[in-house]
Amino acid sequence: MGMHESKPQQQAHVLMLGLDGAGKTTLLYKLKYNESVVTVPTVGFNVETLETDRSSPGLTVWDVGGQKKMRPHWKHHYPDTAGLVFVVDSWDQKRLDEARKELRRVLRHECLRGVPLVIFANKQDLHEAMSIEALCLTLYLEKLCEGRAWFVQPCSATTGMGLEEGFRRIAYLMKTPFKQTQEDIKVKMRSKGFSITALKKFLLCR
Ligand SMILES: Nc1nc2c(ncn2[C@@H]2O[C@H](COP(=O)(O)OP(=O)(O)O)[C@@H](O)[C@H]2O)c(=O)[nH]1
Ligand SMILES: [Mg+2]
Repeated sequence: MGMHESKPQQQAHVLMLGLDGAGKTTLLYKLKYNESVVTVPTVGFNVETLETDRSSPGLTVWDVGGQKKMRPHWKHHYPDTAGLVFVVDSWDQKRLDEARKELRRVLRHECLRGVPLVIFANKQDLHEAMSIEALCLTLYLEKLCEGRAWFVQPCSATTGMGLEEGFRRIAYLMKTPFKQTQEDIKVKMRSKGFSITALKKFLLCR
């Protein structure tokens, strides 16, 4: 995935959002060219095509600027969106509440109802990055994402860890009926022993 020219006949739009500085542009270019680019704040958008497996359409990924003044423009991209990616800086705990509010606003939009979502918990290479479990709780993801297929992918846009997996996941969620994805995720959580109740107890007891 990511290294080839896309199949021209079939493309699905994936919209990549998140606060400024979350790592969207770094992530896109690492995935597409395996290059670590020096980024400047994105004004407007970057767009790249990625190839997935043969049974899925190629992905056209829109990386839209995340600065406050750019966020009102996000909605212009919603009508074409088949899959949503939201990138979070897992290290910058001070901005998590801002990220949660923006994600909530995005997910409430009528045009994005039921659109599958992958949250990239980025910057996991940093020592003090928040764990996936803590992020799920802090962002109230279970509640925010009710009614759609969703997944949290730990990643690092600088090392490349987790990027392909995350885009494979969005491609999978886009082509799989919602009910089936719920079952798959439940099975996966059970096999990993992941329990939100146990996790809450653990965090509350600290
Ligand atoms: N340590 C670390 N830094 C990252 C990572 N991803 C992005 N960055 C840095 O975070 C800053 C913002 O990245 P950028 O891609 O411009 O964010 P964007 O505003 O969401 O497009 C840059 O200095 C990147 O080098 C990551 O996974 N780990
Ligand atoms: Mg950018």
